[in-house]
Amino acid sequence: GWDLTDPLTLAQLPHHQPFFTDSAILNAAHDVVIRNPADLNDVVGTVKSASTEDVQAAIARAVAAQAGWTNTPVTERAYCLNRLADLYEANAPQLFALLTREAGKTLADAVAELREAVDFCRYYAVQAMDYSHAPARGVVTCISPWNFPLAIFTGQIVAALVTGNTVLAKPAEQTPLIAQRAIELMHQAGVPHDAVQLLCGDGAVVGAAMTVDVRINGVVFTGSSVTAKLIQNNMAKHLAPDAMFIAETGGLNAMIVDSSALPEQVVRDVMASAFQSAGQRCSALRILYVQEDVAHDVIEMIAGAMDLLAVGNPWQLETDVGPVIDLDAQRELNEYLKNCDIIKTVPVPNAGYFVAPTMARVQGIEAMGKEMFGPILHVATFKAHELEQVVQTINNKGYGLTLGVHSRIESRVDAVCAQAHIGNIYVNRNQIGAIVGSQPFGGHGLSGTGPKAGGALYLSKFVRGTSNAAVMDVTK
Ligand code: TXE
Repeated sequence: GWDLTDPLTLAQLPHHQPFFTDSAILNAAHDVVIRNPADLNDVVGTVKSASTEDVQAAIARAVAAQAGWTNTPVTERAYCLNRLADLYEANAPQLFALLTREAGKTLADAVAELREAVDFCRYYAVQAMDYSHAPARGVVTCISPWNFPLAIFTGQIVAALVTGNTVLAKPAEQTPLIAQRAIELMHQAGVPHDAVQLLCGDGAVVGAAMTVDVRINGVVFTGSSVTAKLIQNNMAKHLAPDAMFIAETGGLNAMIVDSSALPEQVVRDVMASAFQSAGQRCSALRILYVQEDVAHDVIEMIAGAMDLLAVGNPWQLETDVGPVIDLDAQRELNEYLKNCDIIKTVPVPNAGYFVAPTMARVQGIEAMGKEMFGPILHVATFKAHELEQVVQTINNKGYGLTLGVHSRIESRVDAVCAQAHIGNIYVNRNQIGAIVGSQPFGGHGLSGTGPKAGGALYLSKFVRGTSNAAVMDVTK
């Protein structure tokens, strides 16, 4: 493990810019410049966008590589995943630096993310043995977001690879460099160059081109619900009817706290769930429903805890909250905050894309619009007899990703869990996403198709002969 309080580990971390000086990363011919969202003077690197012709050529190479990779014994493909996990660990300091500088991750978040990427590799390597005789789908497109640019990126790709598919990967516009490094390590781990290819660039151009070609046999997507729907429509028009589609999208996640809950525990879990990663997790807590009789105390305690939040350079060990991903995100969140009924906010640095962690009063989830992807916690209150109504309102909103429940009354917890139509429910603990193997992650309705990543059924979608019924329910 990487103990960041250990001076030896710290000494290994590469210190400040220029981190990349080689021409592959800082290349004047490249059209996209990536800057550190916490420090805009820090140029992390440059990348070249693919053209639609590049996509066509890559698809042809992936098709040509298909037979060779599928016929590679599953044990060898699984070895590649294990070697990749080893390489991620061996390159940890560099990957931490990239996660911090390109995606604005705090060091603690970077460590957790690398851990998750490694876990995906090792878990799917074992799971793959159950599919050793199942035919691969063919060429699979993997489209990933910027908020977990290593873990989600890796999880999608290695699931497709280990089941014998060849892969075209499209990282988010904001985080191509970490993707580039991950792909290099995949090749170093033994995956043939044409079996996994990276195509950087604009989602609407490069990403779209990767979902409208009949030679593509499946698409795995994590990102916004709107894009998921777009891709699903594109696929229906252009791909074979049996093409596979897995989508993992947003949420509008609630936590319910009743008057029997332990306030200290509630506050600790609210802080982690709402503000960790600057709230840029699909699992993040957006609206806290707290029972009226304890609301005053709980809100006071959260406000007190917010005073202790260290917002700033994510590379500093003491930082709790780093920047949001880019200028668009910062503007959208700050614009949104103008119309919020603010209870508490904390100061942030002027330079860099920081958004103030904020607690705001709201009537209920029905009064909220789309998911706001940042460090904003909404608070609503409810009376004891309204609990069932609260859960119903959350269900009606149509997202079904995560829900927190804090209560010491077991029958009440059971009732909420039974009523809630939610993919992942967290009882008396923080709702911060997935644990590969033990806590598979995924939602219902507007939140995605399933099956859950990091769970026993995930790989089954990547081979032929399994049900392909999942369709995003975006009618709500
Ligand atoms: O997502 P997009 P964005 C949510 C969150 C956030 C919002 C927008 O609410 O504020 O989505 O984020 C590629 N065909 N989440 O704009 O646009 C794109 O290049 C094919 C939730 O980053 O969905 C990127 O690689 N691909 C979330 C990927 O899709 C296309 C994580 C995601 O981009 C495409 C991130 C197209 N037409 C954002 N258009 C979570 N679940 O954690 C874009 N892309």
